[in-house]
Amino acid sequence: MPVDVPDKEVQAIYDLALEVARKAGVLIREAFVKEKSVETKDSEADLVTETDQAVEKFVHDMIKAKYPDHKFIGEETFAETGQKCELTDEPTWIIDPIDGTTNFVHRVQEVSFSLGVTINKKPVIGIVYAPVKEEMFTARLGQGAFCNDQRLKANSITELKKSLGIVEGGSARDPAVVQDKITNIHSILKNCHGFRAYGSCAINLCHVAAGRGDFYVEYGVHIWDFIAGVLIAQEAGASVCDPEGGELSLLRRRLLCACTPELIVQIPPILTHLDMGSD
Ligand code: LIP
Repeated sequence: MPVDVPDKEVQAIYDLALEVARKAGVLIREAFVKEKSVETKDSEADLVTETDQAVEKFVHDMIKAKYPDHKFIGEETFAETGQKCELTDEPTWIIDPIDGTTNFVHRVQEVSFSLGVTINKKPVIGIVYAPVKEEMFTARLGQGAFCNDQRLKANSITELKKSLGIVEGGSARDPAVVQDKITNIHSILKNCHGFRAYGSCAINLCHVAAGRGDFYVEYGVHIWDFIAGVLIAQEAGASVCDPEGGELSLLRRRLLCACTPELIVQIPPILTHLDMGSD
C-alpha cells in the first residue's frame, strides 16, 4: 500500500540525513590517515574495515533513535547476515558507510558516505558525501542536485564517439565476469574518447551529475552503492536505465547512467551484458 509522507516530514528526514552524513564524514576523515584492520567478504578483493562497520552502526543508531519505524538497509548489516533486501513502500534508509572501501584502504581520496531514502520504493533523498575532498552532493526529488550548494548540471553530449565513460573493475574475480568486463572496456575505448575508474559507484554517479564524465556503467553494484547517486544524477538532468536499455531495477545489481537521453540509447549495443544476481 503506497504511503503518504507530507512534505514537512520529508524535509525533517532530509535534515537528519544531512546531519548523519556530516557526522559519518568526520569519522571517515579521521580514520582515513590511520592504520586499518582489513577483512574480506565475497572475494579477496571485496574489502571491509572496522570503520565501515563502526560508521554503519553509528548512523543506524542515530536514524533509529528518531525514526524507529523506518526501514534500514545497510551494506555491512546485509553482508554479515547474507540476508536478501526487501524494498517496501515504507520510508527506507539505504546506507553505504564507505563506498570505495578499496580506495579507503589504499588512501585514495575518492571515498564517500552514501545515503538514500526511498518512499514507495522510489528515491526521494540522495546524499553522497566525499569527506576527504569535502564535497557534499545532495538531491531531493524534483528539487535539483547540488555539490556544496552549487547546482549541478550534467553535460549535453549526445554522440558516443565524443563521450568520456566511467567504468569499474568491481570486486568479483570470477574469470568469466572479469573477461566480460575487459571486453566492455575494450569496446568503450574503441567507441569513445576513453574511460575513467574512480573506485566509488556513488562518486561515479556524482561525476556524471557534475559533468566530469558523460556516462557510467557497472555490473555487480548493490542498491546501497547507487541509490543516492542515481537521484543526484537524475536531478542534474542525467538519465538512468538497466544496461540492456530497460527500466532500472533497484535490486538487480547493475546500472547505466548517461548525461543525455540521446547518449544513453547508444551504449547498450556496444556492451556485453552480465547477470550479477540480485540484492
Ligand atoms: C564498491 C563500489 C565500486 C565497485 C565495487 C564496490 P564498496 O563499493 O563503489 O565502484 O566497483 O564493486 O561495489 O564495497 O566500496 O562499498
